[in-house]
Order: sequence, then C-alpha cells, then structure tokens
Amino acid sequence: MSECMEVTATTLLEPKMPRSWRRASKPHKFCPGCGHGDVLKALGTAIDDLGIQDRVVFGCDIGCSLLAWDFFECDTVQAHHGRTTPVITGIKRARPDRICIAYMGDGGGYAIGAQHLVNAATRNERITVILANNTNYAMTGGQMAPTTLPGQKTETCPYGRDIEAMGNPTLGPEMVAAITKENAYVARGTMANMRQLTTMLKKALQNQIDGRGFSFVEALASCPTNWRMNAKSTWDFVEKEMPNYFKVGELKVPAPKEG
Ligand SMILES: Cc1ncc(C[n+]2csc(CCOP(=O)(O)OP(=O)(O)O)c2C)c(N)n1
Ligand code: SF4
Repeated sequence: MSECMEVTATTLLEPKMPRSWRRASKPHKFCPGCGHGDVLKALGTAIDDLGIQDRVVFGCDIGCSLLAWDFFECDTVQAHHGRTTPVITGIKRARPDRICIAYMGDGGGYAIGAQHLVNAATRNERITVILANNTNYAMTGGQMAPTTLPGQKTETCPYGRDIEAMGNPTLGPEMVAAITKENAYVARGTMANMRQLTTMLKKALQNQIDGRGFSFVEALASCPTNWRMNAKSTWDFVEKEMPNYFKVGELKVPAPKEG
C-alpha cells in the first residue's frame, strides 16, 4: 500500500468526534450502548456549531454523568448528586459571559435535585440544564427512579413499578414548561433522533447566548446494563416504548429575538 493510500485509510477509520470532545479521554468510560455518549455527542456537535467551546462551563452530576468529568475540552466542574443546577447557577451569576451547562441523570434532576430544578426554572436562571432520562438510578445498580415506567422492573421494584403504590413517572419537561416564563426553552429529545436532539440543544444554548432565560432539554437515553437488554431490545425500548409515555418534542419555544 502506498503512503498516500495509508493516509487515506487512516483518515477513513478515524472516528468522527465533535471538535469540542477531549480526544485524550476517548474511548469514553460509559458502558457499550449507553445513551450518555450519544447525548454528549449531540451536545458536542451543538457546541461546535455554535462556536462557543471557549465560553462553555460544563457541570456534571453524580451518577453515570460523572464519567463525563473529562469529556470535553471545556472548563468543567463536578458537583454532588442533584446539586449541579445550583453550582452552575452560581457560576453563571458570577460570570454571565460564560455559557453554563448542567448535565445530569433523571435521579439527579427529578429526585434528589428536584427542588433545585424547580427553583432555578422558577427564577428563570439563564442556564441550560440537560437531563439524560434512562428510567433508573444507573450508577448505583439500577434502582427505581422517578422516571421508571409503569410495570417496568428494576432492582427495587422486581415485580414492576406499581403506580398505585409508587405514583406516576415524572414528566419533567411538562413540569418545567408549566412553571417557567415565556422566554424559556423546554424540549424532550431522544438519542433515537440525533439530528433533532442536536437541534434542540442548539436552541437551548442559543436561548442562553441571547440572555433570554432558562433552557431545559430532557433526552431519552439507554442503559442496557441495568435494563439487562441486548442491543435490539435496548433500541426498541428507547425508540418505541419510552416515547409512548415521554412524548418527544418542543414544549416551549420563545419568540425569535427582535433586532
Ligand atoms: C446525597 C447522595 N445520595 C445518594 C447518593 C448515591 N447515588 C450515587 S449515583 C446515584 C443514582 C444516580 O442516578 P441518576 O441521577 O439517574 O443518574 P444515572 O446514573 O442514571 O445516569 C445515587 C443514588 C449520592 N452519591 N449522594
Ligand atoms: S450503567 Fe447504564 S447509564 Fe451507566 S454507563 Fe452503563 S449503560 Fe450507561
């Protein structure tokens, strides 16, 4: 093989990563088939497209999201479980010129950190919260989370979630849309539609760039390890089961900025 052909082959084999990803920390630490990697790919692409890498402060939570502590070539902070939203709020208030992102799981956002999400949304903090909904507490071994679906089995509900005893799964974007001002951006995307998810993340970040208000994107994400599913069942669950309850789409879109 000529030198020229070798270069071409190497170029072809090189994985296509967002420029804002830190190459030295790849391959990443998530399990094979984990949705966190996809959500963070959409986020990396959104950061690239908006050209904001030098201004981003990325905050990750406890839970599997903490495995993203060295994921981006961006300033990064790691908070206690459920506390990423107030930490990122504090950074944004101190440095309004920075684009501040809080990244977490559904346990971090809708259980232990629910009060922070509600209060940051109510105050219309100019931050972007991104929440990966994988329907369980993944890092600690797959316990029931606020988002576990009716009848879904987990380590702590082995016969399936009984909504009479345990209530309905949390509809996070619906809740955030109900309590935020008109200039908030709220959406639910899915790893099953990366183009749409990337667009939602760009709109959420643009809302912050424009200084308008709170932005929130929930992303439906897989956890094949704790779901104990093979690749096909995992994909079917994300693509077909989850959206039956968690409707994908935009819930609140501010009017275009004037001028
Ligand atoms: C105050 C506190 N309580 C409990 C824990 C234990 N803990 C660590 S990760 C985790 C669950 C994380 O689940 P989630 O936030 O949904 O993220 P995922 O791992 O699913 O991405 C729990 C309960 C903790 N670290 N801190
Ligand atoms: S346990 Fe689940 S959420 Fe955590 S890294 Fe593995 S697949 Fe991803």
